[in-house]
Amino acid sequence: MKMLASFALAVAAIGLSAPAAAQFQKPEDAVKYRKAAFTVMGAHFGRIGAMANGKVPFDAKVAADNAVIVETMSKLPYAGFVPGTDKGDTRALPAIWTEQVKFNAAAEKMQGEVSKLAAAAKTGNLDAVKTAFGAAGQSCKACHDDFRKD
Ligand code: ASC
Repeated sequence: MKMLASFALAVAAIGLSAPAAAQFQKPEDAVKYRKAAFTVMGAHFGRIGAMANGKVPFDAKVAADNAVIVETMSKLPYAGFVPGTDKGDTRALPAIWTEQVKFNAAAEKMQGEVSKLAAAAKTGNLDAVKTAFGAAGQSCKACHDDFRKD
């Protein structure tokens, strides 16, 4: 029984770690995946930005719907930063893998800020959206400055 239980635990552990580890057949697939996730995230972040910057009229529902997408997307790219994928069609800097603690902290900072943006958007208050959008944008930029070419 004890052995069966530990076998079941081991299977469960493998199952949990499988999505990130076995998601990509080739390194290029991981690069494509993370770039696609950032592209979608940026598109929806930009729609909120247009409202925050007064380029399009503020629509609370549109802002909230986009912020939910940004929040969801923010969780996805990092599975694509597989070791050895600093080559090819990517602007990822090697520092991502040599300064992993710092990179992960930057990722978590951004995820926290976009969660705050989603919460702000739910209130329907444009000033709250502007503030949260600015902070989220800073967290994007901070990571680009340290971990992305140009
Ligand atoms: C965007 C977008 C980013 C960030 C960044 C903020 O709209 O696509 O990557 O904001 O430019 O500095």
